[in-house]
Amino acid sequence: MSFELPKLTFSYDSLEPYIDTKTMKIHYTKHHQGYVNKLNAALENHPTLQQQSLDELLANIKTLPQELQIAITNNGGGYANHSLFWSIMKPNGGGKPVGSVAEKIIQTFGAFESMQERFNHNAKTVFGSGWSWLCVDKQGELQLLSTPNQDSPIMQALTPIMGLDVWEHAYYLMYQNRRPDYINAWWHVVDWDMVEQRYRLAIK
Ligand code: MN3
Repeated sequence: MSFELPKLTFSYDSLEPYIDTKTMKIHYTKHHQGYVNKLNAALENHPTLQQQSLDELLANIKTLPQELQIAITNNGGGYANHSLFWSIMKPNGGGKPVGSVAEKIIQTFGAFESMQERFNHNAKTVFGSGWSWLCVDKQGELQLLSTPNQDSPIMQALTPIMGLDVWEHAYYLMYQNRRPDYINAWWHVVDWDMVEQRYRLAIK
């Protein structure tokens, strides 16, 4: 069994003008594909680990052979993070959260805008490369956090339901050093129906 790039549900140009075509294409076909290739290479000589799901590998990262921990953290994390990222974006997205996750956001943070402000703050203050996340913990509560590099929240026993890639490769062609502009633009392509689906799965 080997990992494959997940199919995109939208075309490279369909997130314009918020995420440009060239960035989308390079991000998916080069960066994400790179994580896929390196993840498969890392697991090549470990047939028993190939039987496990990626979530299991990440959740139990500390129990893996020492020489695999960094490779799985970086490339397994990179694979999982980007797979989530594409899944929670769509053309003509944005607006406000819907359904039970909308209620939970208000209950937890007081208002959608308060959650959004804290999520944005986390995204802006990642030093270097990383991600801003909305996650569900083991108690079913929402947690906001950032992670460095390609570290997955799954390694901290959290289930990510929404994440924003703030590596420069995600925005530099269009936004250069203006990460805050990219962050603000990104909310226009969030697929709230999918965030709701992920939330429901996470609290099951
Ligand atoms: Mn990326």
